[in-house]
Amino acid sequence: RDKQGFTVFFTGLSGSGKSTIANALMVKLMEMGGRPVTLLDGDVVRKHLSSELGFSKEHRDINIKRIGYVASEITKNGGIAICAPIAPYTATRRAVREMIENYGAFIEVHVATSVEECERRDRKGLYKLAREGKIKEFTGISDPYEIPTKAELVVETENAEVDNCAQQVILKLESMGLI
Ligand code: GGZ
Repeated sequence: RDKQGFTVFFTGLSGSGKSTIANALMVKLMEMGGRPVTLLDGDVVRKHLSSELGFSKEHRDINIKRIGYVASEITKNGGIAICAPIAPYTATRRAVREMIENYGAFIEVHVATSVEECERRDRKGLYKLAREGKIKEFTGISDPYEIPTKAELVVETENAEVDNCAQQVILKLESMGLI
């Protein structure tokens, strides 16, 4: 293969739009052909790889490191991994970056939808439950989200369509010579 593997790592609050943008990005990359594309979405990973884990800091860190390990294997083999967990902790995101950068590129994308906007949308009703105390340790309400300061890209979703957000990632990957 002439191009190295890479991982696009989305981070952001629940309901920020990570999964939707990640899916749109996956479709665009698949249409380009060439390398296999693997999506490691938060929901799906929690169901198949991390079903025993909760949302304590310790469990979130284990979850993110599992995602990072799978993404590093994909990257090592020249593929494209797209990850879309909340990943609220800076140190854990950095650990994953360091693991993956041994094998290929790591592109951190902060989906920077504010907690106010996520709560206003409340697509799954989880913010309401968190406010009522029915979900404990809910990111942005009763649990921390450490805002990334070194992301390769910050995507604002409040005035941009999903397709436009995914296109911003494509342009970034092109400018980095990855696609
Ligand atoms: C945050 C929670 C919680 C708590 C359940 N805090 O919008 P969703 O539903 O589909 O995405 C959220 C998902 C977060 O899982 P991650 O694996 O991405 O989190 S982490 O990276 O921190 O490990 C949300 C749901 O799980 N959910 N309880 N307390 N999100």
